[in-house]
Amino acid sequence: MNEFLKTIHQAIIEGDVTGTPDHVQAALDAGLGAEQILKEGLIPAMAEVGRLYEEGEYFVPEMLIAAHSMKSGLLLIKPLLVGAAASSSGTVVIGTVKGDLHDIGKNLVAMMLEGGGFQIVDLGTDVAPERFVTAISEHSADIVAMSALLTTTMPAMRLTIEAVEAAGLRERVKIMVGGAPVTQDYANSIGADGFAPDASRAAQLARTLVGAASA
Ligand code: B1M
Repeated sequence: MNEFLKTIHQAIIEGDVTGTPDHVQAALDAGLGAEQILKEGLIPAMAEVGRLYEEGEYFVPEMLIAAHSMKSGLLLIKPLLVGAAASSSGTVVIGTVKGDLHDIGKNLVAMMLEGGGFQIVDLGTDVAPERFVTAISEHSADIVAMSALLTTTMPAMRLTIEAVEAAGLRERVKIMVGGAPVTQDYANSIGADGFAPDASRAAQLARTLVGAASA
């Protein structure tokens, strides 16, 4: 691994909230691209934090401080990832489902969608089905994007789709889902319109869904 990426990786694992942006800036100054920093530095570091947690070396506070470090690095590369979208592709209501507080992946997906020209209505984390429903109506959403990181919160995706159906809005919106434990099979089983395994593919999927919606 490149020295700059190694330093970023280490800073996140150590929860160096103030040092991480400095290391990210140094990598950018050295000519590394924002996407390379994200995919080869920041994301693998969070995977390592997850591994350390699973092995009982890290506990929730260490995961939390690592997440803060990751977010401090992301702030710096966000403008480079998002860029300047020329026209609007549609409106996406996005959130992490009820009971789930993980937002880094959801934020990345929101950034990539914004970069793809979508207007983003970010409902945050722990979003109840009825809040998704209200936001679809209020913002005339084209797409609802749900993220879940816990196996225990995945069922909230199905409950949200049921709530959208019960409100009579299902024909008006496309629904996409994602997050580490979510799979294409799971998306099919709950009646979602699409699944993406990562943020770049989420942006591609959203464009396809909107194209299909207006066809
Ligand atoms: Co949590 N946590 N956590 N955690 N945490 C995981 C998810 C876990 C896998 C760790 C582990 O055991 N190895 C485990 C879940 C096990 C399971 O259910 N299978 C776990 C657990 C158990 C918990 C708690 C229950 C711990 C506890 O309290 N005992 C607790 C739950 C709290 C709650 O939500 N109610 C908890 C808490 C936390 C923190 C708050 C401390 C913190 C989150 C801080 C924050 O997000 N602001 C945290 C963290 C940081 C993690 C890990 C270490 C990292 C998650 C992350 O940010 N990854 C995680 C371990 C891991 O993932 N290996 C873990 C980086 C991010 C870029 O990836 O979110 O997967 P990800 O997003 C990707 C794709 O999944 C995809 O695109 C993104 C970018 O490519 N994607 C989508 C995501 N959403 C999408 C939506 C789409 C499409 C693609 O379309 C709509």
